[in-house]
Order: sequence, then C-alpha cells, then structure tokens
Amino acid sequence: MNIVKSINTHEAELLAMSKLFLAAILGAVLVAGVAISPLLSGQLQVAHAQENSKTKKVLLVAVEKPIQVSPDNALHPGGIWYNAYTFNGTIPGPVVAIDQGDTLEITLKNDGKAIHSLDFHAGYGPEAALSGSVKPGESKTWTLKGEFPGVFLYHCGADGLNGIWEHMANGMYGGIVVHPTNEAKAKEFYVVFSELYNSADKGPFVGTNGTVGSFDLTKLWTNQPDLVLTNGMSFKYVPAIGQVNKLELNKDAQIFKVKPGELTRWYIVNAGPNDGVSFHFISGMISAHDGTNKANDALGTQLWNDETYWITPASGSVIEATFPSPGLYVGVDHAMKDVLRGGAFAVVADGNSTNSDHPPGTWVPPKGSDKVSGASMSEEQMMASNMTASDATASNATAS
Ligand SMILES: [Cu+2]
Repeated sequence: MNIVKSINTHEAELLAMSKLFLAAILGAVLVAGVAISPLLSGQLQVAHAQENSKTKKVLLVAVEKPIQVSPDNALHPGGIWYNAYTFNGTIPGPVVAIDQGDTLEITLKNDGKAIHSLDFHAGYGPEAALSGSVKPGESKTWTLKGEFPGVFLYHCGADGLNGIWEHMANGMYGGIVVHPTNEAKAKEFYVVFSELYNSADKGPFVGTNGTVGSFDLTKLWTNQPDLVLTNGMSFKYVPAIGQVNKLELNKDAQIFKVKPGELTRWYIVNAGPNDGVSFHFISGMISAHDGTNKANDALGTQLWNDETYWITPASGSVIEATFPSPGLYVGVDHAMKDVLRGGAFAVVADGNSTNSDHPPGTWVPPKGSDKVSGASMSEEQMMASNMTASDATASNATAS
C-alpha cells in the first residue's frame, strides 16, 4: 500500500483549526442535548422477569487501521482504502446477541491512539448504555440488561460526544440483537449499512492511486457520502450487474444463500451516520418487526408482506422474508444514489443451501445460544490469552 500525503502544511493547519472550532461547538450542543434528554424520556416499560436468564461477556477492542472499503472495479479502479476506526479490527464490529432478560457484560479495551467509548442503544440508563471515555491503553467493563427485544445500534461516542461524528463515520459501530421471548425459528443474518466520507475519493470511475483516505469533514457536513457500505465494503456481496451488458463489481463477492420457502430473519442495522436506508428485496416481500408490542415479549409488527421499509440513521430493524422460489433476490437500499454507491447484497434461493453457509461475520448466535457473537473463540478465552484485535478478526473470519 502506498500512502500519499497530498495536503500541504498551510491547508492542514487551517483544517485542524476549523476542525477544533467545529468540535467545540458541536460538542457543546450535543452535551446540552444529553443533559436535557432525561427530562424528555417517556414512561418506563419494564421487561418481564425472565427465567433462565444468563450473563454473557463480550470484548470490544478499539483499533485504528486501514481497511479496504471498495473492491477494484470499473467504478473504483484499483479499489479504495480508508484509515478506519474499528471495534475488533472490522467494519462493522461483531454482532452481539443475547436473549431478553440476559445480562451482557461488556469490556471496551482501547488499543488505539484516540480516546474511544461505547454507546449501546440496547442499554436503558447511562450506567447501562454508556462506557464513558476510555483513554488509549485503558479498558472499562460494565453491564447492561437486555430489557427490550429487537436489534439495536452500538457505536463509539468518542470523548463524551466530542468527535463522535468522525468516529462513527470512520467505522466504529455494530449491532446488538436482543432475542424476544417469543420468537419463531428462522435463518438469521447480520447486515450493517453505513456511509463513508473519504478525503481521497474523487467520485465514480476515478481511482485513488493507492492513497489511503481519511475522514472528510466537509463531505459529512454537506451530506456527500462517497460510498454506501454493507458490512464494511461497497458491493461486498454483489459480483456483477447487467444481463446483456455485464458490469463486474466484485470478483471476490460472497453471496447470501437461503432455501426457497424457509423463513429468514435479517438484522439490518443502519449505522448512518447521516442517511436512511430504504430497505427492499428485489423480487421479495418483507415483514418488518420493529419495536416492542404491548406484552413486551415479542416484536411488534409494522408491516406484513410489503415492499420497502425505512430504516432511520442510527437504528436497526428486524426484517423477515421468505423467498418463494429458486433464483436471485437482491437486498437493496432502494435510493438509487445509494445503490450506485454500493448499498446492495445478493441473495440466492437454492435447495442446496444449508443452515451454516453464511458469509463470514453474518451469522448471529440464535436465541438460547451460549455464544455472544459470531467469533469462533469465546471472549473469555480471548481475554485470558490477551489476544490482539487482529487475532480476534482472524477468528471472526473463520466463524460460520
Ligand atoms: Cu472512537
């Protein structure tokens, strides 16, 4: 990889000053928002006491590292690399799964150079949701209880929200699944949508000549993302488009496989940081189970067999689908600018599909499982053996 520095010193100084200024203002606004938000919160809903509830442990390691975010294709000649911020070395961080009523013990270890933190949207109350700032070399452990079922975003909150926009745009997010008490058996998948704002990306059909890009504040401010990522890469799961005139998008693409007629459940997380996802399966129908129902032991249903579902930035939705006949279906963010930026994934319905043929990192520990994430090695083992995040990534990659 060839890293080219293209900003001259004067521009870099101006950029640093404007970033600092903006950070101060946005930090103040966000902190004020957090301070008054408890006054605005609604009525408490208390989850039913669960029998057989357990405690699961997860280790998330903050690591800053370059990541390939686009394959080498006609849209992005040479591929695109980005100086990412990650949990456990990947965009997104690993899926975390517990059952409603379970306790989750979270350890955040900071192996990076910046101050990082965690905000779990499944947590209720600051002591459950937030880690607080964790300095480089330090770690923090706390617990949350899975009170409300669904799929929720987790993300870095930077240093008490100061810089959160950059840390989220850089890749520090993932999803936590809280399986409801009443849940039908289904083949489940984890897919995270997000946008990238990259200083090195000059638009479609132009390569970056090996430059590893970094966060572009102006692009974030003006809402001009370069790429839409599914699980950390544009067109990660799309080999090609075009029946007559074929456009190859990813020669190494993996695809999702399902059996015709089987119930599938998709934990779709939209990390944003800015845009919504207009979720749709081409040739499919979707039912969206989002939020809690009155009994609070299953997910309420907003849609039955409808076409698209709007997933707002910084939220997750549980989408169920049954693919009736063999063939190709495509999950897309149906906003055309987002499809072009890479927000799509191929699903093939085939009688030969098995229960464990998930693309790496997309398997979700099912309800009742003792596992907490798709990693093949337990987090206790990881912590005991002092594994590095890259080791963790390697074991994630071998999970199925
Ligand atoms: Cu961070």
